[in-house]
Amino acid sequence: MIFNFTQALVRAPSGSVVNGLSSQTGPRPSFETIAAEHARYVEALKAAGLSVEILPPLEDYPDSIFVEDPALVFTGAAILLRPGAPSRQGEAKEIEGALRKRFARVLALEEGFADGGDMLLTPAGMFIGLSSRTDQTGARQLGGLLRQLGMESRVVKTPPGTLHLKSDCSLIADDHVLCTAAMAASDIFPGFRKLVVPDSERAAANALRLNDTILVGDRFPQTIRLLEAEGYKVTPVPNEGVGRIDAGLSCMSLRWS
Ligand code: CIR
Repeated sequence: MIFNFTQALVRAPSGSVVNGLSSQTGPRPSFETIAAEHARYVEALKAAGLSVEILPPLEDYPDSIFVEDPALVFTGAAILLRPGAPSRQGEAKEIEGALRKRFARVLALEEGFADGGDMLLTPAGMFIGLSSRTDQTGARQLGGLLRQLGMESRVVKTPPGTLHLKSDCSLIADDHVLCTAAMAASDIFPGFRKLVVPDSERAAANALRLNDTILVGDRFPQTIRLLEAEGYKVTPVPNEGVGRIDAGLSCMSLRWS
């Protein structure tokens, strides 16, 4: 159920994406690299069976390609969030119209901050990660909004040094989490089996299960082998450029059925 998706919403990168927020010390990605990766990502979503709608680029918001952060979507309902980075706070307003067109019910967070990258949906409910982007007030309010939609949630701590909860973990089956060693040690996921990515491939922990396949960065061969050895079908996609601005694969789409 959790992995059954038919629709996705993405936003085309703007020229300003090269100025996206980043904690990395290396060079910034070029626009061409990000645009090419985004196009491959859209192709992978389509190949996984999703119908993809592409929103226009927003020059004023360098990180607006990461549509997962300003909203959460479910079948028939969406929640507008309040992104925690000052430069991203206007992104919720920018995506609101597109959500109202597609979802009968749109709820909105009214206080505190919460980024979609900190929200991991599992059959045991939504894990809400406290981070430098998601605070206690936002987490508490979001818990209330999720309850209105009939969903349980649990507030957890994102390990220090991790941007978002999902930077370090992904749900790959109902009871199976792909995660970094730090996340595996944190005891956030009692009752879940854990597949730990090698330390040299930490960023591979942000993968994206869509229907019967898992999108994984193509620069992570060991993680791909681990997943295949567990019987998963893997779709490698290029994501080195977006990695330079702290992004992975879940962040570039909103998905629902
Ligand atoms: C940011 O720092 O907000 C962006 N440069 C990266 C956001 C990645 N979002 C995500 O993983 N959900």
